Amino acid sequence: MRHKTIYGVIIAVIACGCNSPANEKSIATIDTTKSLVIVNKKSDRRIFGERLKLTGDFNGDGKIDTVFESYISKLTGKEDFKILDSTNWEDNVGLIIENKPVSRLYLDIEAADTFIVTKDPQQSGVGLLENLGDLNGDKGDELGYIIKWADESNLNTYHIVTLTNEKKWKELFNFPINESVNYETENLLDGKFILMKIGPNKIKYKYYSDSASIGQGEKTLQ
Ligand SMILES: [Ca+2]
Ligand SMILES: [Ca+2]
Repeated sequence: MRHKTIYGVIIAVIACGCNSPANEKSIATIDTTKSLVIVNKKSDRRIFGERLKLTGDFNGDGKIDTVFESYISKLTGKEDFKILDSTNWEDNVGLIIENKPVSRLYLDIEAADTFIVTKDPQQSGVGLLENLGDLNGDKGDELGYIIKWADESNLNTYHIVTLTNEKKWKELFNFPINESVNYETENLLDGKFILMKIGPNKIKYKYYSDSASIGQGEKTLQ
């Protein structure tokens, strides 16, 4: 009888030729969504996760600005892991809540306010960040965002914010969405957009209604 031998995948450990401690065991993992390289201890179930960033002219001065996501723990005040137990969903949610995360957005514009997106502890940062162009006619681009809640629900809220002359972020409007249903092609405007400008200070948008269906609304932004 023939025996088959299955060879496992050989993982090549590339040791740097310098003086790395021989007993230091670590695994380099690559977040497949982004090329973020994380070096964790073997038993570590945490994943640092990505931080979003977005460019646009948010203060309308003609120069491109960048907005950066920040996800810190209120306990330490430092950037922290977005996933604290990648092997157990419930434990992960519990650990996130205990970690007291705060999601923020900051800008590379001098003296601009850091925007506190949320201090609600059951969240894993900003789930979507997009430049909506100038919707209210003040020359600056508006920002759209969604929070990534650490829950099993697809219900969420789409927020539109603008940077005021005082360099503070101010919400212009928000509407309810369903993270999966709203982003199906047939439910988007022109098959692409959750909202679009239709006139001076005016948008139309697709929202998720109380009757669990997609509705279309119009809004004049103040
Ligand atoms: Ca600018
Ligand atoms: Ca604007």
